Order: sequence, then structure tokens, then C-alpha cells
Amino acid sequence: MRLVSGLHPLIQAKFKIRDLILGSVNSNRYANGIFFALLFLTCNEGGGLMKKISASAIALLVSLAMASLSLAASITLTGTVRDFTPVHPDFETTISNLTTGLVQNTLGTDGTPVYAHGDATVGSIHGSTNFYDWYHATTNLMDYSITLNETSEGSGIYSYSNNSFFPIDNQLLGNYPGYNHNYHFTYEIHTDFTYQSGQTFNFTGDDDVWVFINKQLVIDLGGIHGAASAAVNLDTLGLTVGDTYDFDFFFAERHTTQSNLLIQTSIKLNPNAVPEPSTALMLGVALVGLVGLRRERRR
Ligand SMILES: [Ca+2]
Ligand SMILES: [Ca+2]
Repeated sequence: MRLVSGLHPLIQAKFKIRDLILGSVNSNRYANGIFFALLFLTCNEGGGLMKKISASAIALLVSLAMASLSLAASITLTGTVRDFTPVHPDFETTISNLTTGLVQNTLGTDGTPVYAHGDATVGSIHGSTNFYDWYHATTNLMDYSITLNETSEGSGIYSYSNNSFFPIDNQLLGNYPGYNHNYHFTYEIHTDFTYQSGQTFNFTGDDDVWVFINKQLVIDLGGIHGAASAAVNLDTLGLTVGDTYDFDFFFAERHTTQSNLLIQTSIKLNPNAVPEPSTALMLGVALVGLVGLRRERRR
């Protein structure tokens, strides 16, 4: 918290409100917006206006509290799921176990992994033409979002944990006959982040997972395998503190019966989805409170 001596006590109080909200939300743009709206009202109309506590002011404070609650620290990431069946040779095929080096170390120019073994079958991937389908198929696909929640308030550690990651059950090509889930799919997420020293990314899951940071492969868990873990310390990647870098995540569910997806990271990934309706509603209520307060003051 930063308090500047000599400022009107009311403005200092607003700094406190802003810092309180900043400490609990993923993005600071809402908190700063509320803060500067409040500051504008004070400077524009004089501090004397805040001497009386009106019904609108109370409504505003309640709205701010609700908006703050609805902006609990979390990161929602939206990606694309593509559905397949064992008709495709790479799915429900031989269990290869964990196989590194299946894709090239640098992300392809179209932003997807490039199979590293040409027409050869490695890691139960039957050549580059079949692998191309994984993240390029133009049918049987849909958006899907996951939300990483801060493990505890202020920890700066964001987590998503799902030991039954089946995002398209009863959808697209439907469940695998004889099973209660829609197996055999891929999932990709693209976003970016601002690098700060000390950031880490940890993953546990199956089957194939590849993570690229700054277009370089940093997590390499290819193959059809049980849940496997890998971690990367971003301080080892030669990044520049304060610069923004791409983050590209690729997952594939290729074989019954498990599908695990667990992420824990201190990277503040930038949300790539629109705000949840509840968040937008609370911000709207807060703005209505602001307008009401301003009108009341004018009477
Ligand atoms: Ca499927
Ligand atoms: Ca599996």
C-alpha cells in the first residue's frame, strides 16, 4: 500500500480501496477504473461532497465490495478441443509410454507443434500427416475453458487440477462405445504473460503434453502414458524481466481409461476469455452506484 502524505484523507482512503482490490483480482484494470472514477468525482466536485453519507454512497460501497468478491483471483483460459475416434490411427493405439522428442523444439510457424520424425511411427504417432490433424482438424471441435484458481489469497500460485478431464462427454463425436466418457481428443491453449523472475510452471497428466514458452519447448511429455510430471523454472530460459512472451499449451487424450490434467504455476498468464457474466454484472452494479452517487451530489 502506498499513501502519499498531504493528500486529502478521502483520496488516501480511495488509495486503500484500490490497493485492497488490486490485491484480490487477476487484472488491475477494473480496480484502477473504479479508483480513478472515485478520484475524478472528488476532484471535480470538491471534498465537501463526501461529508454526507447518502444512500447512493452506501449502495456504491456495497457494489464495490460485491465487485471485489466476484473478482477473486483466478485465471480463465479458453482453448480449442478437437474430437477424434480410434478411426484415426494415432488414437487408442499401442501404448508407447512416455516418449520425449516427438515434436521439434521450436513451435511451428502456424503456432502448432511440428512432428519431428517425418513419416516414421514414433511414440504411437503415425507420421507427420496424421499428427497434423491433431491441432488442425476443422470439424468436430469446440471452445473449452479452464480456470486456474489462486491456491490461497495472495500466494501468487495458480492451480487447475482435474483427474477426470473429459471436457466433451456426450458432445461432438460422442462417448467411446462401452465407456462413460468421450475419449480421444486434443486440447490447445494460446495466451501470453509478462515474465517476472522466479516464475515456474508445473504439469502432471496424460497423455501427450507439450508446453512452449517464447515458442520454445519447455515441457515434453509426449506419448501414450500414465500421468507424468514435468516442471520448468522460467529463470533458466533467458527471458527478460518485464517483457511479454507467448505461452502455448498442447494436450492429447489418446487412450482409455485415464485423463489427468493438473497445472500449478506462478506465471500470471493473461486471461484470453471475456469476463464471466457474473463479473460483468457486478462491475455494472458498481458503475450504476457511481452514477447514482454523482447525481445525488448535484442536487
Ligand atoms: Ca472422441
Ligand atoms: Ca488417456
